[in-house]
Amino acid sequence: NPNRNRNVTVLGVPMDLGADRRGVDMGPSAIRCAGLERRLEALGYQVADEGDLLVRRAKPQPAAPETNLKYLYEIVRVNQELCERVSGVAASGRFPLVIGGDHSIAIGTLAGVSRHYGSLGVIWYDTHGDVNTAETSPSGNIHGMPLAVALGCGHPLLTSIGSGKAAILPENVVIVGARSIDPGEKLFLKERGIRVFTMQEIDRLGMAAVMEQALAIAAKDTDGVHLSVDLDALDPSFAPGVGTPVAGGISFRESRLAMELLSEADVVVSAEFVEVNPTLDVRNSTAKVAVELISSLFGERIY
Ligand code: 6HN
Ligand code: MN
Ligand code: MN
Ligand code: MN
Repeated sequence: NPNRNRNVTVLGVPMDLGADRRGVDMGPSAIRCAGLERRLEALGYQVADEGDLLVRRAKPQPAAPETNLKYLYEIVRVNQELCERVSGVAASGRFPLVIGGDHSIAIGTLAGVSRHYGSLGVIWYDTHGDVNTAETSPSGNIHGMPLAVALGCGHPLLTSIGSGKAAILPENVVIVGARSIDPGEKLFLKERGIRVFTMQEIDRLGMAAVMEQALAIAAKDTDGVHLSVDLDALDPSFAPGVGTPVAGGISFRESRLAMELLSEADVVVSAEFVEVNPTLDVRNSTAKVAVELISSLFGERIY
């Protein structure tokens, strides 16, 4: 069986405060409408959809004093709650599947999951590095920062969520699909030796070889792998409903293959699918892509 854990708990996080474009808060609803629960049940999973966390609709706030971080306090509050919820799911032996919402919610997911693993690998499937800090961010948007926070770098209110120590180590992290990395992020990633598989490498090596190498890093000497899928990793022709689209992305076929290879490797212990923005989408196609990829990750096969 492709995924040993047959019990999945879905948590929706209608968060859009971490991104510049409003509307990504409707992502969880769109992913549910695309048939998430039905598809997982058809694969034999016992699915508990615990609904959405509450995200307060803050009116436009100035950045927190002395930082440029937009909506810092509400994002901290939601991620603290998400951390506890995800931790509870993992403690009960179920698979936490978090649907977003913008990528800032990975802060809470990783803080919660990492409590239950001495060492957790991460595959970050994204156009972006998401390793900005207040000092390097061009936007002040916290969805550009979650991977840095999980590595222990960022505003203390963010890095103290969960245990207060870094959720993950740089040697166990890989980024797949990169094609937009800010100058400060390049430094951050190089200083820590984090392996970044760019689009060029996906083109040159092929997705199968890239995933094999990515798995070798994320699963080496770890107790499990967390998969973080930002739908903007896909080319905008396949996933138009995202707030920060960048041309030249991963195809739907390559993405499906990547998920199938992850399923075969049987090392993924938690996952999140984020950045689906229905207000920018075309007939819910990006949410549908998310559900196809989730199905592949959970072992659906064509034949
Ligand atoms: N995402 N690097 C840009 C920033 O504002 O920090 C874009 C971040 C996008 C984040 O898509 O999850
Ligand atoms: Mn049901
Ligand atoms: Mn992204
Ligand atoms: Mn992202």
